[in-house]
Amino acid sequence: MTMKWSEVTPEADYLNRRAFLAAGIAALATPALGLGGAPSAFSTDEAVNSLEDITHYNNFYEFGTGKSDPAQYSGSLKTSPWSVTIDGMVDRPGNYGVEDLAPESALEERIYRLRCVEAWSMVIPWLGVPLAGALDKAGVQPGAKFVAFRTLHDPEQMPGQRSRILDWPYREGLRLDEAMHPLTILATGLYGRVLPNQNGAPIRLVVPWKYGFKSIKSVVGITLTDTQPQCSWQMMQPGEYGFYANVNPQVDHPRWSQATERRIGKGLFGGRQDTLMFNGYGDQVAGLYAGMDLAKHY
Ligand SMILES: Nc1nc2c(c(=O)[nH]1)N[C@H]1C(S)=C(S)[C@@H](COP(=O)(O)O)O[C@H]1N2
Ligand SMILES: [Mo]
Repeated sequence: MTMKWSEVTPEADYLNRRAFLAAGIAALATPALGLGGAPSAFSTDEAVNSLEDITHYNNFYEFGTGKSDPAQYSGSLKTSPWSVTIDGMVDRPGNYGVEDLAPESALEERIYRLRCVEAWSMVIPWLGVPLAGALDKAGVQPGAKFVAFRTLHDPEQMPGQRSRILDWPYREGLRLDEAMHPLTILATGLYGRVLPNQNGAPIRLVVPWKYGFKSIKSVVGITLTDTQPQCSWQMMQPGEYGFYANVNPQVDHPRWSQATERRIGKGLFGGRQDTLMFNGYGDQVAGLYAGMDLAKHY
């Protein structure tokens, strides 16, 4: 009797996948992905969540507000051809193909914690490229201070956009130094495969030290600016969602504590675990915020 991927343990499934990649069968392979290859210094060695959890417990309001809606409805998103417009304060504005921004040969595996502001978390093995390299292709001009991102706006493909729950398109932004930080990636895959639609195909941002809502999915536009960009959640509820949105167990959301989190996949009796400052990435990123009052700049 053959087992489905959803029946094997996530670790076993993942290791099989790595062996598969090492054999060079899948195109989405880099030397670092092979068995025995050095894991990225940026990756956690915590147990990864199952592919089932990662692809069936999602926030992607363009396809509905329920956690299972994105898996159910995102099949209508046409992810190819797809290009990302990079404009604003860059030397080479234009439309960049996903293949240009994140060529398969350049993909790195990054196993990151993802902490949602709703106080649940996961560990996800992404495939992607540093955002810095992608921005370098467009040539960031010296006066640029921020990077604004936007998701596709097309209610035909994204039925959730027919409801006014957010001011579409979904928009997010980073300070330029945050965008250029080596932990910040554009992901085009996970678990060694092409990014599933519900996770933000074909290309999405991943900023692991910030609440999940900063990691904008299905990006079609990136604009370099000298003013702080408008962000969807911040525009809707500025008292609840700040521009920085760094994971911070000391600054509670008005409606829920951020001190602890529920790791998806641990089950009903798995208990809660302490949330770490900057989601555990403080050694790498705390310096970006030196001297800032993080209760004020939440
Ligand atoms: N365009 C878009 N991007 C989005 C969202 C969304 O609703 N629309 N949800 C965000 C939130 S709240 C979280 S927690 C993460 C979830 O990513 P995942 O479903 O891949 O785990 O995506 C973020 N990116
Ligand atoms: Mo979230």
